[in-house]
Amino acid sequence: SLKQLPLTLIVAATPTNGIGRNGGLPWPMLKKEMAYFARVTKRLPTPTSTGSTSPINNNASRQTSMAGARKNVVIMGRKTWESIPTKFRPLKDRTNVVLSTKSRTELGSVPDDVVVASNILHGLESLEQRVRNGEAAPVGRAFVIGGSSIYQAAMELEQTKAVLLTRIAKDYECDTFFPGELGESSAGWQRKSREDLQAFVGEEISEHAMTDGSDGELVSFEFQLYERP
Ligand code: FOL
Repeated sequence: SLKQLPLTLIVAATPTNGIGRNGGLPWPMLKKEMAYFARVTKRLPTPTSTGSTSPINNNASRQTSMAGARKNVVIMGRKTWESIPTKFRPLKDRTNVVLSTKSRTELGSVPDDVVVASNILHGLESLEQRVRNGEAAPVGRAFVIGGSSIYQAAMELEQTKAVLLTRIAKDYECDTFFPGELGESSAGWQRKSREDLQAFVGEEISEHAMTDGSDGELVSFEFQLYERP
């Protein structure tokens, strides 16, 4: 059920764990990094990848038009929702869950297929109900995509088992930070090998740092995976 649905955090952060500035990302558009985010959050789990199959979907009782066509879930806070360019939101091919204490009406234009809830567990519960009613696609993986308070809440849930971190090599000015301690040595979180990362995301990851950027400004970054038991 809900309590066993593994959650994966996906985040990009500077060397000082900076993740945001002035309601957006601290760095200029990193096309390859953003493309990685989109691919990984869209890609459905393979039968062999762990931490991926949702028990939310164990419903033998009713067949619906959506049954069988799975989608991953992206869970985000209201400010992160508002930070996504309107032409890219809701994030396509994924079920979007937006967390807010405000109601759907107060939030303004949020499409009906977006789940609005007050916290992560209520969001998953609401989604589970929609799946049961054939109003949402069965769930593949669930990703928490920020921001800081939502990452913090997710880290406090036992079902959060993995963090997909993109470590940006440059120290951009930031006003929002990733709340977790992800060191080789911290709080049960362990960095996994490149092979483990490749198996988790279902694609090849270069052994070299990536470079990306605009305005002739080259930025270096590295894809990482952390897990806890
Ligand atoms: N994790 C990582 N690794 N990188 C990020 O940039 C990132 N960003 C967020 C959360 N986790 C992340 C939150 N911010 C879009 C914009 C901002 C955003 C998340 C997503 C967005 O527009 N995504 C589109 C791709 C747009 C494009 O191709 O330019 C999508 O379809 O995912």
